Amino acid sequence: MTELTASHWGAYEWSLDAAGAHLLRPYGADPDPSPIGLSMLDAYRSGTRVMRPAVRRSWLTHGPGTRTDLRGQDPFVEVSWEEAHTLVAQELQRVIARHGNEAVYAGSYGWASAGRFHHAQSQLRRFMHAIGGCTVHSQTYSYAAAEVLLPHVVAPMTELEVFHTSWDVLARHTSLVVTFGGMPWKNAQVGAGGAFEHRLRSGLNMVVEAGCRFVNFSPVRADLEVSADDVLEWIPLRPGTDAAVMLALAFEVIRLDRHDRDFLSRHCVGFDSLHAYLSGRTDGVVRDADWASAIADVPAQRLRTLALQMCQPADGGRCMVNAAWALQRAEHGEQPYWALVSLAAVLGQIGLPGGGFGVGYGCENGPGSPHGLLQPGPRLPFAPNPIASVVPVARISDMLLNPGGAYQFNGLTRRYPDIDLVYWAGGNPFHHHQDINRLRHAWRKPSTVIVHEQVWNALAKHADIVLPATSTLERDDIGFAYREPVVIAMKAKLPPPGIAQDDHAIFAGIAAVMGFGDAFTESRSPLKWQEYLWEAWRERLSADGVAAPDFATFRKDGLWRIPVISGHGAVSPVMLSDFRRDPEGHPLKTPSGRIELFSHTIAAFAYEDCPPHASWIEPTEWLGGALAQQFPLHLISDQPANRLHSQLDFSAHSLAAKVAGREPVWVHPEDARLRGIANGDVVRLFNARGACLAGAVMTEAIRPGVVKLSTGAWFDPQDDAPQTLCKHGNANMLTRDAGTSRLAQGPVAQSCLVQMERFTGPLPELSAFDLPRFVGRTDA
Ligand SMILES: Nc1nc2c(c(=O)[nH]1)N[C@H]1C(S)=C(S)[C@@H](COP(=O)(O)OP(=O)(O)OC[C@H]3O[C@@H](n4cnc5c(=O)[nH]c(N)nc54)[C@H](O)[C@@H]3O)O[C@H]1N2
Ligand SMILES: Nc1nc2c(c(=O)[nH]1)N[C@H]1C(S)=C(S)[C@@H](COP(=O)(O)OP(=O)(O)OC[C@H]3O[C@@H](n4cnc5c(=O)[nH]c(N)nc54)[C@H](O)[C@@H]3O)O[C@H]1N2
Ligand SMILES: [Mo]
Repeated sequence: MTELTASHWGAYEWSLDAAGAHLLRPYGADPDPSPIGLSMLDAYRSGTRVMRPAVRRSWLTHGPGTRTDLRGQDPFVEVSWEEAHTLVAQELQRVIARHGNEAVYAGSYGWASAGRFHHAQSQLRRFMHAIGGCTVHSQTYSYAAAEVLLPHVVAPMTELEVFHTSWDVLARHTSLVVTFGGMPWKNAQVGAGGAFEHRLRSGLNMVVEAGCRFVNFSPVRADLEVSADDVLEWIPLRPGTDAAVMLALAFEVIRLDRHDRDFLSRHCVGFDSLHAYLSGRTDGVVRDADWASAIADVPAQRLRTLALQMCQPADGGRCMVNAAWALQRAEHGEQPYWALVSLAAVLGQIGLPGGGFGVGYGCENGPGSPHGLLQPGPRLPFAPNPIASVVPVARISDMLLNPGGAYQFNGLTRRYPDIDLVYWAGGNPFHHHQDINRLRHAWRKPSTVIVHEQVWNALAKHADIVLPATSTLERDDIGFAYREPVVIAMKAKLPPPGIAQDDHAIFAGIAAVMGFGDAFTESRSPLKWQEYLWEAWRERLSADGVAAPDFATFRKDGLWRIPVISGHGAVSPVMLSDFRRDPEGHPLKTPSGRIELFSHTIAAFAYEDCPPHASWIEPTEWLGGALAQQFPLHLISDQPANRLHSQLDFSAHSLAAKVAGREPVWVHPEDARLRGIANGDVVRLFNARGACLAGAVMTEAIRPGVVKLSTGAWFDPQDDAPQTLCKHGNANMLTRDAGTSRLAQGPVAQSCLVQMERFTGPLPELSAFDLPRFVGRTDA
């Protein structure tokens, strides 16, 4: 019997080495396993783990709100679980009694670990909703702009993903793939909940072997790698200019008189308004290939020939246009996604096999999967949030800095709540949020910050109460992810480090002090809970005609291979095919029931920064703007190849890629030469917001004028200065903290200009992975 564990980057088999020590091997049925997980066993047993509950000294000695400016510097005092549970319970009661539940921010965004029961955010919600509720977040850092925009235009992101057209359909029907931001293998290593059978490489191979050609608009060549070079063309555009290129391609198709009039009139509304904008009827600016060429710095002639190829692929097959999520993580990030749908609508192949648009092939393992499962997986039940206090996820610093302040969101005027307590379990804002110097300043506002963490990262170091959480290797669970063919019976093989506990047990302990311990646990052990969740899911599956084994059999077998279900969209789906076939019988949920190339709803919001049709709007920070004189390099802070965000940055696999111990930054040889930088040099990246060190990696595979520093290097501030330097290379020292627009208020990490210089001072020692200072109670 195979015994497995599961992570967001794959499933792994437990085995033993010759000396009887535990080993992890890739799950045998995974055709292209990710190396990320192979070093997780050593990493999770390393000294970076949080072993015991710990309280920041000033908070413990003088109470909530004391010297919040010392968060990140104060030493910690380790305490017992009993004391920790009581401190947390009393503090929650104090804050709720004095300021109301709204004052508790438990938005707690983050990926945490795989496993449906030990899902930190679900456990947190179950707990918080039982004590009267809390302020929560809406949207994701992944695709906030698309999430808010696309329901106005076509359909929610989640629905498009569930029916995302699969690789095998592309192989049969697609002759040309035009992708913006590639389909990077590095990102498809991962899937939320687990990427159990990695299929980007095999998917692409299938499509290449069927004779398809690829055009990749991206500042980075490695964003698309296929098995045969001669079928791939790389067009390195300026970052942030994709909407202009897409709109110009749409206009050139119309100019060729090859736009699909039938599709545009039967399935879409608003083509005339879009056309008026493209043709210059509204403002005299013609959005043609020459116009886009000047903005994106790509050859105009190539855009014209491409437009023709897109409406007439060589062998009569279809054209798929795709965009990475990164494009919309930018100022006016709504626009490239609206432009993508508009371009696909003009081509008229939406809903046909192999044509239309993709919302993120390669962003994770899921898009392109032939497997469908229309049921959500096993889920921890929790009551709805009793209070309606919601803040867009990336507005956290704004929220903390402007209590009561008004802001616009998707047609609404809202006010930020006044937060006094922040509770985080399973995410790392000191990794994920933009402009960390600003976050650090905002972070001083609440009286109390409570964190469940596995490791002593910057979030834990900036907390008042740190509660040690287990990792997946130390707990049993059910490993489930959308559109994966298997469900994994995750097996614990290691004891928790120190006295760490599962998030569930931590909340159960606090609930017991608050008098609702039994209501929280329902007197079930974790394994009994898993059985309960499994059996409830099994019943829902059975109603859909799918027979799953009982829990004991599932545990014994070690996994369950989901049977192939035929019927509605369940195998090899084609996105929007029902709507295509019968737009009246299967209308979209947009106001018109059709694709909205012009939205009256958005027009009524009257947002200058989000016009009612796809547009190109000049961002504040881009290589064509005035600020580029001072900061002439565009920083791309992409997803890291060797870890998941900040998770496992301390693993051997992630550390091996560092340069002089710093996060590698990709730089074109010409940009390096201009600055006297050699391969392997430590460099300083900076702008008006902050600075960080990084290790230079010279490569021609990046557009000159662009540098790439992946996210997730643990924040390692040199000192407490307001604009301190990160010694390690956290890209969010440099990124801008602003909303995509008043529509979505999403993060704009990719719109970021910087300067770079060779670092000549004495190299500061890294402290990112050091433990904080601990002091005894008497020293407190
Ligand atoms: N500049 C820039 N910034 C970005 C992005 C970008 O492209 N550029 N991308 C953004 C995107 S798309 C995302 S999704 C975010 C990701 O941001 P996050 O999801 O916040 O990042 P992670 O590093 O995965 O954080 C997970 C944290 O949870 C902890 N953890 C793991 N398992 C458990 C558990 O079981 N219990 C508890 N209590 N803790 C656990 C881990 O130790 C880790 O600290 O980053 C965003 N930030
Ligand atoms: N290994 C690994 N995989 C991951 C993650 C991880 O942390 N590690 N994170 C996962 C998560 S949470 C998410 S949301 C997805 C994110 O998926 P994406 O948002 O698509 O990922 P990124 O790596 O940020 O960007 C993809 C590529 O887009 C390119 N790009 C950046 N800006 C522009 C632009 O303006 N125009 C064009 N044309 N291209 C541009 C970059 O070169 C980059 O390599 O990845 C997931 N996959
Ligand atoms: Mo994400």
